[in-house]
Amino acid sequence: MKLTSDKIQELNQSKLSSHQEELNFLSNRLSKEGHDVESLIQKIKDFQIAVPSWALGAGGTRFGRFGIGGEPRTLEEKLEDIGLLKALTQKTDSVSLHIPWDIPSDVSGVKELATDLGIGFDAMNSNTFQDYGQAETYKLGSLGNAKKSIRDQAVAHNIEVIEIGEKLGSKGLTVWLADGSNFPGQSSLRNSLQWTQESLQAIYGKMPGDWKMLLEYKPYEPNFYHTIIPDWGTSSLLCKSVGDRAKVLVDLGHHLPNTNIEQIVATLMYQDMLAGFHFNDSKYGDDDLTTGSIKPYQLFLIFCELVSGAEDGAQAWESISWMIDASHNTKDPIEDLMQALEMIGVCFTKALLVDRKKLSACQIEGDVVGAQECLQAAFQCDVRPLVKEARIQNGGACDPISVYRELEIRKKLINTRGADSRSTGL
Ligand code: PSV
Ligand code: MN
Ligand code: MN
Repeated sequence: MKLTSDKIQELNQSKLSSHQEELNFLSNRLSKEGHDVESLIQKIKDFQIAVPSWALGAGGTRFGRFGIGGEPRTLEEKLEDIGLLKALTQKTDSVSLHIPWDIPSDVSGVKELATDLGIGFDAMNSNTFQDYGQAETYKLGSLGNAKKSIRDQAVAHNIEVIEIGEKLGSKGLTVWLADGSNFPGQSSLRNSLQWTQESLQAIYGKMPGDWKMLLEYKPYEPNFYHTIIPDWGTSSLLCKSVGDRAKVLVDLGHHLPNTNIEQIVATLMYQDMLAGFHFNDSKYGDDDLTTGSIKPYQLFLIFCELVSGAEDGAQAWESISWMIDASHNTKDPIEDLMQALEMIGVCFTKALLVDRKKLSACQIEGDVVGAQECLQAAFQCDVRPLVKEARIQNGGACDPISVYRELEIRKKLINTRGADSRSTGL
C-alpha cells in the first residue's frame, strides 16, 4: 500500500494549530538564547537515517519468534514498508540490504520501485554467519577460518555482494563477522586475526574507488570465548591495514555494559576513522531494543560528540553513515522504527542546542558544575516541536504513529500479505 502526501496533509490539518502554538513558544525562547531556529530546522530536515531490510519483520530470540502478521515477503514489499515509513516520518530515505536475504530477482524493477518511493540504497551487508547452501560451512568461521578454501569462499561472497550493490547504486559494504571461538584452544588468536586481515584486503581490492568499507566490531555472540573483531581498536587496526576507505562502524549494542561509547566516537572522529552508526539500545548486550528507549542521555552525549567533532573539523558530517539496526520481538516493527527515528531526531536536535562556547570556557576554567549545566540545559529542553516542524516541512505527518493507527495500516498489510507472512532476516 502507498500513502499519498495529500492524505497525510489532510490528516495533519486538525493538529496544525496546537503544533504552531508549541513551536512559537519554543522558537521564541531559543531565538532569545541566540539560536538560529531556521537553520536548526534545516539541519533536522537534512538528517536522514537508513533502515535495514531485516528490521521490517518480527525478530526473535533463541527461545522463539512471534510473528506480527503482514510482514513483507519480498524485497519489493520491504521497500514498500520503508516507503510508508518515509511518507510518515520523512526521516529515512534509504534501505540497507543484506545478501543473500535480499537478492533482487529483477534489479531494474527493484531500482524503479525504489526511485518511485524516493528510496536509495545504503551500504550492502554480506552474510558469512549463516549457511545457505554454499559449498563449505561457516560453522567455524568465514574470513578468519583456519581453512583457506572457506576464507576464499567468504571473500568471493563479499565480492558478489559488491557487484549486486553496484547495480543498485549502493556506495558501501558493511562487514560484520561472527568469527571467533567458543573454547580456549579452538582457534589460534593471532593467526585468525591475520587471516581476517588478508581476507579484508582481498575484498577491499575489489571495491569500486568511490565505495567505503564499514567494519563492525562486537565483543561476543555468537562466539563466547573470543571474537576476532571484538572492539573498535581491533576494527580500526584492520581498517588501517586495508585502506583509507575502510572505517569503523559503531553499533550501539556491540559493547560490554557501561562502556563509554561517546568516548569511542570522539576517538574515532579524532582520527577520521568513524564509518557510521547502527542505532539501537540495550540494557545488557546486543539487545537490539528501540533506539533511545533505555539510555537516551547516552544517545544525547554521543550526538554531542558527533556534532562537535564535525563542527571542529575532526571528521566531516557527510562522511558518516546512519542506520538503525534493531530487532522487534514484541512491537509492530513499523511503529518501533517510527519511535526510533523520532528519538534519533530528538537527541540530535538537543545536541545542536549545546552552548559550546560556554562549555569550553567552563572546561578551561575547571568549572565542572557549569559544564554539566551546559549539557543539562540542552538535554532537558523539549525539542519535539522543532522535530515535528521539520517533519511537516518535509511533507510528513504531524504524528506518524497516530496516522499509522488511524489508517489501520497493519491490518491492511495483514489483509494483503497474510497473518503468518514471514520476512527474511535475523
Ligand atoms: C549481529 O549482531 C548484527 O546485529 C550485526 O550488528 C549486523 O550489523 C547485523 O546483525 C546484520 O548482519
Ligand atoms: Mn549492526
Ligand atoms: Mn548486533
